[in-house]
This record gives sequence, C-alpha cells and structure tokens, in this order.
Amino acid sequence: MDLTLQVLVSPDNLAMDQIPGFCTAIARGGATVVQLRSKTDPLRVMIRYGQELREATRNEGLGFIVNDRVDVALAVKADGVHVGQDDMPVPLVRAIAPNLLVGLSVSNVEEAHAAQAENPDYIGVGPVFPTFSKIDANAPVGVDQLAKICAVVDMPVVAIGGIGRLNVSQVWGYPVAGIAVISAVMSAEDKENACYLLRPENQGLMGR
Ligand code: TZP
Ligand code: MG
Repeated sequence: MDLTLQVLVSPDNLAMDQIPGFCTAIARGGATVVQLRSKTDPLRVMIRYGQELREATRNEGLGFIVNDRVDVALAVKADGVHVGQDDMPVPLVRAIAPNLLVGLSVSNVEEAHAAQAENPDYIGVGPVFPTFSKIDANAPVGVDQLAKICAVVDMPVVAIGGIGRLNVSQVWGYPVAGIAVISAVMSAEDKENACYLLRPENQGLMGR
C-alpha cells in the first residue's frame, strides 16, 4: 500500500452521502489512503459507513484502513487496521486477520523498539505537532523524536498530528513513508487542493 497521504474520516467530519465525491476529490489531489476513525458511533453505523467507504475507496484506487476495530475491518473488507497501544496486540490481529495490513501507533522510542518486535506493517508516530483533533493525545513528540524513532525501526513510519501545509515540508525532511491528517484536509473547503499541497513533491508550490 502506498502510505504517502492518509486522510482520517468519520461521520463527524464527513457525511455518508458525501463519501463518493470526497474520495474522488482527495484521490485527484494525491491522497493514497482513507482511514475510518470513529470513537463514538454505534457499531451498526460504523459498518454502514465503512461499507460506503470501502466501495468509494475501491473505485478511486485508494487504500482503506479501519482504526481500532479488527472486527469492523474484516466485516467491511478493509485493506488494513490501525491499532494503538491500548488496542488488540499486533500478533493477535495477525492471528485473527492474517490478510489485513496492520498499523501500530507509537509515541516514543521505547514503544518504537517494542513495535519493532511486534512487526506491524507500519508504525504511526505522533502527535508530531500540537493537535486539536484527538482528545486524549499525548504531548507533541516533535520532529526530533520523529527522527529518533525513524532511526530505531526498520519499517515504514507514518507521521501524524498537527500536520498542515505550513509545516508538512519539515516532516518530509525525515525518512517517513507518509503522513496522516484530519484537519488539514477535512477543514479545507477544497479538499483536492488541500491534499495536493501536502504531497512531498509539491512543497514550495503555492497550490494550483
Ligand atoms: N493521532 C495522533 S494525532 C491525531 C491522531 C488520530 C489527530 C490528527 O489530527 P490533525 O487534525 O491532523 O492534527
Ligand atoms: Mg486505537
């Protein structure tokens, strides 16, 4: 999976009837993955929403990952699942869902070392910068920690947290495989252009 630019959505920031148009726009702008991240919706809602996302992402050639819930990822035939330090351990995810790509969140070097042993397909590192999108976010790790974590793991690293058009070029200065964002795309009127502005090859440009 191309992890370059992942956008996190939920029924809170994207209405279900907007999913197809949204996926078309972000794919045009250069997004590569959509992640369903819902902490509050009933399971039935997550499933319906996830099914819509599955169809739209497939139509647009986008990867599709579900946050936290291995059961939902399997039920909606997602490509992967992203788990945190308090979620199902990676080896158990593998046992239950051998065909899912697995991402694991880490926020310090110790967790990165432990992640190396658990062998997820990628790690998510963050929040790199202050974020207003995650209620229980840890303190920002900063780009120095991001660099240290990149140095101790030999798997793809995806940076997350407070990344936007004004600081994204800093992140692309480190050996990350990709970035994941909420507000930089979901608060933008023009979601295609918001994605375009975040891509590594477009730094220094003013947009289209
Ligand atoms: N995990 C760490 S920060 C974060 C998550 C889910 C939220 C990222 O949102 P934003 O708006 O891109 O800072
Ligand atoms: Mg989680």
